[in-house]
Amino acid sequence: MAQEKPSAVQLCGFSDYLEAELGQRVDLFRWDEADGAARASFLSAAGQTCRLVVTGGHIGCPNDLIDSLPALELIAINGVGYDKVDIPHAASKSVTVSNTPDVLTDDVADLAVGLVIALRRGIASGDAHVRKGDWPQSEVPLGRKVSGSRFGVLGLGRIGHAIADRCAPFGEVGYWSRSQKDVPFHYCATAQELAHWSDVLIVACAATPDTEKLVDASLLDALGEEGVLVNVARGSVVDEQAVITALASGKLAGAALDVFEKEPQVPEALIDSDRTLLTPHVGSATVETRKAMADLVLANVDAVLAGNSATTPVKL
Ligand code: 8YV
Repeated sequence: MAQEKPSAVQLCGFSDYLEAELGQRVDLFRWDEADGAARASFLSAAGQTCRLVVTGGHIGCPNDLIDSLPALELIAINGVGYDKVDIPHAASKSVTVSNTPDVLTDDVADLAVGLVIALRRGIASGDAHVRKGDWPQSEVPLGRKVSGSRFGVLGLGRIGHAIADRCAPFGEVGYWSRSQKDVPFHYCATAQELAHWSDVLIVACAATPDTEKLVDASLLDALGEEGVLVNVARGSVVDEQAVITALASGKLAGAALDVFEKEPQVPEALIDSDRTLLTPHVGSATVETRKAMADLVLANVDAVLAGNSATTPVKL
């Protein structure tokens, strides 16, 4: 008799590849697509034996779901950010949380640099101008020079470091981090100091209670009216309303944002502003990287299903 596959809860959509590979290993229940009755019937049928939750970094896993799965062993996140999972709570229930570090670092850093150049040089608005057939009638406004700028990186973890390395050929690089690191970049002891120093402030820190709304009105004031903000980290690190106010009153020259406070909702004021460049959380969204992330999710799932430790567990 064929052995029954273990059941797993899936909290968001994944690539066809990841869903197919997971489907070979486990019986997936699409929690995010189920209504209350379907969830209740899943919990009564498989809740006591379900060993896995698979989710996205932007989705996480609510504590009440962790609590209703007493046999849960692993929450496998298809992403590096684990801010949407209560790690101490998971640990208190002996649940391991895994993420996908390293494999997406290059992509997120590449996007950050792309956003800086696109925002400063008006690449998206120039493209729209050509497509609308406006070129014969009018010229686009001049952009601003990228080379020679001071680039401030807020948070010098793996991704922040990769961004700093990419910015170095363009100009001076500064950073703020909890501690000074052995790197050839200008260290600022506070985020405020970094904002004051920077022409371009790139947010790359993890979302934690300490970094919530770290980029607030006073930090934007320090960045100044010629300054621009780029966020490839998490929406929660930036006070979105403060950005909207600063842009509207001319106190901030521009903002390029890949992440938002209430994704996928983006405030109208950001959409309407001609000082913004907006992308739909695509930091890791390349074919190559999503495949590598999927493989890391699968490695974690395989390890735990085989009774071994997860490959890339999040440390408490
Ligand atoms: C993904 C991310 O968009 O890695 C992260 O933390 O936010 C992104 O790479 C997301 O996790 C995809 O599930």
